[in-house]
Amino acid sequence: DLHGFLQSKNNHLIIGGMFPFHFRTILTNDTAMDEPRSPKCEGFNFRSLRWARAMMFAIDEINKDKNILPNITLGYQIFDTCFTISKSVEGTLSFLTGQNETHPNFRCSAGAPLAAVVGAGGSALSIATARILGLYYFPQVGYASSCSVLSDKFQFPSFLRTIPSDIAQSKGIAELVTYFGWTWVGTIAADDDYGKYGIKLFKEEVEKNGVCISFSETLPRIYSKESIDKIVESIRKSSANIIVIFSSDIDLSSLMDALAVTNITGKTYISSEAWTTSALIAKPTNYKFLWGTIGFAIRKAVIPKFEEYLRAIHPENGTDDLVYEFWEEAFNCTWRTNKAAFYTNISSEANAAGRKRNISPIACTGNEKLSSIKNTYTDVSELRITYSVYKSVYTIANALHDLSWCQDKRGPFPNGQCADLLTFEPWQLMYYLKNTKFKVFTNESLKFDESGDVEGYYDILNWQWSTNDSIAFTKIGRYTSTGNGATFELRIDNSSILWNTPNGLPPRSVCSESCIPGTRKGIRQGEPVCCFDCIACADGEITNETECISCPSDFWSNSYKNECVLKEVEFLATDEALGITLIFLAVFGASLVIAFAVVYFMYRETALVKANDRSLSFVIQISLVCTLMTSIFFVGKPNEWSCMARQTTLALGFSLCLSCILGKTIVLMLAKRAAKSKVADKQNPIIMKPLYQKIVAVIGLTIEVGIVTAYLIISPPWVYKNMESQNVKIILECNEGSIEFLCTMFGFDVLLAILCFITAFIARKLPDNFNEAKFITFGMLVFFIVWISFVPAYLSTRGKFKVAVEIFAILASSFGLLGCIFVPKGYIILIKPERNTEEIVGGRQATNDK
Ligand code: TCR
Repeated sequence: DLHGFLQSKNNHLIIGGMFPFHFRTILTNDTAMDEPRSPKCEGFNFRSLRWARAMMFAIDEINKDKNILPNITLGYQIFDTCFTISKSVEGTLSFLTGQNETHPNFRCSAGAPLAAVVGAGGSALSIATARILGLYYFPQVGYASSCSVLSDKFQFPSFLRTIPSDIAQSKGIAELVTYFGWTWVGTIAADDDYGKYGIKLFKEEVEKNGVCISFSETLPRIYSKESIDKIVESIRKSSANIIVIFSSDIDLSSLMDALAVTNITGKTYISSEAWTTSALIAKPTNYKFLWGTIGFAIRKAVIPKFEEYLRAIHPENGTDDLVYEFWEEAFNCTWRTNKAAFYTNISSEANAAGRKRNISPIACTGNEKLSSIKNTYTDVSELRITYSVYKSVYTIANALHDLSWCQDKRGPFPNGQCADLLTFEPWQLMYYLKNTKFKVFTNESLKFDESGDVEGYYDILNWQWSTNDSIAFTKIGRYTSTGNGATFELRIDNSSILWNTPNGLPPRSVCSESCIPGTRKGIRQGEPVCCFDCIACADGEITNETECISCPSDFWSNSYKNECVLKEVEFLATDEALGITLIFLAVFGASLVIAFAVVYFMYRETALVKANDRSLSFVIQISLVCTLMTSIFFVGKPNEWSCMARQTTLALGFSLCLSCILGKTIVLMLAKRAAKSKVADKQNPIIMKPLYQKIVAVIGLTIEVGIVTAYLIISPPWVYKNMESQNVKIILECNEGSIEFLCTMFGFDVLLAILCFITAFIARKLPDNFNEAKFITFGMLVFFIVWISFVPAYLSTRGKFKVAVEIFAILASSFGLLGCIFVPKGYIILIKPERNTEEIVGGRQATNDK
């Protein structure tokens, strides 16, 4: 009661075949109350009828060919697998048992011995049948079973195939994905060995290259709306634009039908070999979202005379049930004869199973013309699996031929035995199959490796939607073995690809765009590594793709954070406005002091100049020039010498100046005391001795020189690259060496200044016409104010401005002293000379110089 079964008559040897003439078996709600019956099938598969016809055609050719197996006629016996394991196993058992017995009896099947089996289509089916056939070492040649596990000869010792193993295809798809830089892909696998192993291998390969899988779905084995909807949702929700589908066209068609009614576009599908050129998928309703698909396909051939052979099919030429069914399906008519009685049965069973099958009211006449319709069966544009079937038959025929040519005593079996063409054991043919080597008419040479596999070769096709509303499968590249079997090469002609994207450019499929320089990848918790955030690097760091690394100490990152650049060196330069201004002010001040000195010199004999030690006045002027000029040491790039000179010359200048002033004020103070105690001026010995004033000045200077010398010897200042206070810049500054010394040095100046102030303050009310002490008090006040305000200003500035603040203080204090001590005297000397007389200035002071 096996239906869908083609058989030839009167042959010497039979080759078995298994093809999925139907898509599925009809589910019946079996109760365990009846004898189990083989299920019926539904959904006619035109494509596999073409495959089966290719097998018959090849056998025909071989029978006619005098060069291969002369005097032997081969026959065939073909079962329908209905694309299910149970039917395939059933067919296998029929092969082995000669239909009705439980022990192997393949010698008698179909009247002639069975040589080998071609089939059984999909991998899942072949795996099931190969396990049984393997028990007897019965040769099986697969034409479409590409799953990688079938290479395992421990499990499937008698299995060979003319389709390359999926290992190559999965690798190829992985390479294709990497080639276009897609790192975010979705995968869909059929729920069988083909889909699951194919996707598994693909994932393994692709993950090596850092590609991440966005979603991974499995197509349901038996149609279920919920599962399909779930997959559609996954596709819609995912941001992956590339979807790799490993499935046979039959399993995939329901998903594609569901996708066709959604508005999901912009996805590019990568198809595995099984659906790349399938008319079941490439149909007009699917074009709008499926065009642009890139697929792998096995080798293609144009088989001469095959089309005529296909077209010669007619129910009247043979009595096969299948041909009747084919006719009904192709022409949408019904045979009214009882020849097709089985078919009506199926229909009623289909109805029982709750499915609608329209039985056409039009009667088939037999005069329908195949040429008038467009049918997958007669479409010979993409003969790929068909060609594989053809090669399978030739493989068996060639092995049989080799077997028949065995010379006695030189045979491969023990004692040089040969096998007999009509009575050989299956394992004997297996030996010849494994070792056969031949060329097909296309010039392709065929041989099998230890695993029974052929060399991998794939065309890469692009679905191009052409103007006349059809899809063209355009070859855009290939994936071929480079010779030693393990390595492959991907070649793609980018320019010939039509992409299903708005701009026609290759689609992008990444979870997160790669981070721009200056940012680094930040992991998102719980998401694949391809999805990340870009986090900006901190200042002073740059990126090398994944991590931020900090620049070396003299370097700093540029604003884009992609390069380390030398830090800018900062100091108060002589060529910038601030530096120039300060130098100018210093020079101006110094010239002013010198101008006063000149005036003093010119009027050196006048009372005012002579009053209170003329020479000390000159020394004060010199020291003021010195202090003013020290500011020049502060400007410009600090070096060892300028660092040492800076503070020390300043301190020395001030100490000289202040000790001279002190010399003066002490005298004034004593004079005041004297005036108070009413002692006659002339009787005061101290006032009379100008030498003492000079001694005070010299002592002051000597002490300061001592401190400075010790400072310079013990811990002199040095140039320091300050990198801490500012990141972007190196501040070139002078490190003062020992702070203690610095403080002592200036502390001494302060001490002198305080003494000056006190003495001058005491003497300020000296009844004089020209009260020098009053002016000195003022001058010292200015000096204090300047230097007291200097401290907070200095501490709160950074970098080169720190230096500027100090210069400013130097200038201000010097100008202050200049203004308070020399300007009033100069005013009288130059503008009010009438007051510059001994009487007015005061004879007492004037006598000091004597
Ligand atoms: N290998 C698949 C089945 C299959 C197929 C096909 C089915 C292949 N190519 C073309 C229909 C049409 C490749 C398997 O299961 O191994």
